[in-house]
Amino acid sequence: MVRVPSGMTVVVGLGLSGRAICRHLARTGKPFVVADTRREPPGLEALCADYPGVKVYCGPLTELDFTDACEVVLSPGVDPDSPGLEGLAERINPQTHEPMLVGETALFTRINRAPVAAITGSNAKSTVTTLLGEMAKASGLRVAVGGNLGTPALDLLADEPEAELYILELSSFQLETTPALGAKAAAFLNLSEDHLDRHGDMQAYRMVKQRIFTRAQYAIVNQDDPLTWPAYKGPEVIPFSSNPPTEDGWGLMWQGAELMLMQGRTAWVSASELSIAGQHNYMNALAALAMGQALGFDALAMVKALKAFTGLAHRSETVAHINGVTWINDSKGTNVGATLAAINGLGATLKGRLVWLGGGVGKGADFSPLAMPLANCAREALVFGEDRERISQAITPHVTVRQVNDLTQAMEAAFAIAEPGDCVLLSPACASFDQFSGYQARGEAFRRWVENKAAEIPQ
Ligand code: UMA
Ligand code: ADP
Repeated sequence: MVRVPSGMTVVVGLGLSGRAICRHLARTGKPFVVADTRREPPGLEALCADYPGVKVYCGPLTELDFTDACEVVLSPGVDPDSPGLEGLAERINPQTHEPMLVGETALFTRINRAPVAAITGSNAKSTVTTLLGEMAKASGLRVAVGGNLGTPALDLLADEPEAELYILELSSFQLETTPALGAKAAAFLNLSEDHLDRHGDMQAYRMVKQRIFTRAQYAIVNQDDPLTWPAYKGPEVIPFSSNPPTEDGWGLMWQGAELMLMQGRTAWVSASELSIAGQHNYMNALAALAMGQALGFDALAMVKALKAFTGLAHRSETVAHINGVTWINDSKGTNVGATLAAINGLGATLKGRLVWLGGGVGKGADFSPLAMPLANCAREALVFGEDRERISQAITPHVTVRQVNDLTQAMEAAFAIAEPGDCVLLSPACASFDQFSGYQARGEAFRRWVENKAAEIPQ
C-alpha cells in the first residue's frame, strides 16, 4: 500500500478530463499526484514530460492509501464505487465543505463566476447543447460550449475566460461527482435505460441526473416524461412537450396544415421551416428555445439560428434521396430509447414506410419496445451484427424481419425493397464495436455506401 503524501490532490484518470484537471491544478498552483487504474494508461509519457516532478501511480486504486490526501478528483469513466475509493464520497472535506471525492465539474463550479446552462438526459444532449450554443452566438453572446460534448469544462474556463455564458453537456457520470452545480438554466431532456451497469437501476440513474437541478434557477423539463421533473422544490419549472402547450410552457400544435412550435398561445416557428427532421428533433428545438428564453436570448436571433441548424452528423442526418427514397444516418442511436425516438419521430412525418436497419452489440437491452412502433410504420426490419438474433426474436411477430451479416448487406437489401416515399433509417439501438471502431465509423460506412449509390444512379 502506498500512502498519498499529505496535502496532495489526487487526480484519478489520465483521459481528457484527467489531463484538464492536471492543467487546472498546475495553473492554480495546487500540488497534485495522478492515479490511473491501468498499468499503462495512454498519455502517460506526455504527462510525465509536462509535469516532471509529479508522481503517477498506475494500477489498482486499492494499492493507494488516501488518508492524507487533500481531495480526490475523479474522471467520469471511473466508478466512484470502485474498490479503493470506499468512504471517500461520504467524507466531507473540511476545506471545501464538499465530499472528499469530486469530479472535474465540481472544480469548474468552484471558480466559475459566469452563468451556466447545463443539459442532461439519456439522449439528445449533444444536439440541444450545440443548438443552444448557436442560439447564444446569434444573440451576440460570448459563449463557450463543451463538457461531455468534447472539451472539458475546465479547459473552456482556461481558454475562454471572458465567456459570458458556459453551456455544458453533462453526463450522469459527471453529475455523480458534482455536488452543487448552481446552473442558471438546467435541462433534463428525457430518461431511458442506459449505463445501468454503472448506476445499478433506473431510480439511481434518475437521481444522479437530478443533480443537474441542484441550486438551479430554471429547470427545463420534458412534460411527457415526469421522471425528468425536479424531485425537490427549488427551481422554476419550464416544461416542453410533444403536445399542445399548457399555460406558458412549450409544445407542438397543428395550425391548419402546419405543425407549429409554440409557447403558450404564441406560435414561434413552423416545423416545416426547420432543417432538422422528426418530432424528436422538434422537441429538441423546443427545449433549446425554452432554455434560451430563460437565459434572456434574443427571440428573433434564436429562431434564425434554429432554422439554420442542420443537426449533428450521425443524428437523424439525411444523407441522400435516391429514387424518391430518403436515406437517414442515425448511427448515434446506440440505445433503445434513442432508436425509439428516431423511429417514432421520423415515422410520424413519413409519406411511405420505414425500412429499419439495426443491430450490433445490444448491451443486454430489452428490444421489445421497438416492436409496436415498427409494426406501425416499417416495411421491413433488416438486422445485422452480434445481437441480430435477440433483436429478431423481440420484434418478429409484429414486423417482417430479415437477418443479414453486416451493415452493407442490410443496405443492399434495403435498396432492393424500398419504394418511393419510403425512408431507410440506420438507427441501430446498439453499440457498434462488433464490426466498427465506433458509431462514427459505422455512420461513415453508411454515408459512403449511400453516396456511391447516389452517384451511380442518374436522378
Ligand atoms: N479509465 C480506466 N481507468 C482510469 C481512468 C479511465 O480504465 O483510471 C477508462 C474508463 O473506464 C473509460 C476510459 O478510460 O473507458 C476513458 O475514461 P475517462 O474518464 O478518462 O474519460 P475522458 O477521456 O476524460 O472523457 C470524458 C468522457 N468519457 C466518459 O465519460 C467515459 C467523454 O465523454 C467526455 O467527452 C470527456 O470526458 C470531456 O468531458 C464520452 C462518453 O462516452 C464521449 N461519455 C458517455 C456518454 O456520452 O454516454 C458518458
Ligand atoms: P446524446 O449526446 O445524449 O447522446 P445526441 O444529440 O448525440 O444525444 O443524439 C443521440 C441520439 O438520440 C440520436 O441519434 C437520436 O437517435 C436520439 N434522439 C435525438 N433526439 C431525441 C429525443 N428528443 N428523445 C430521445 N432520443 C433522441
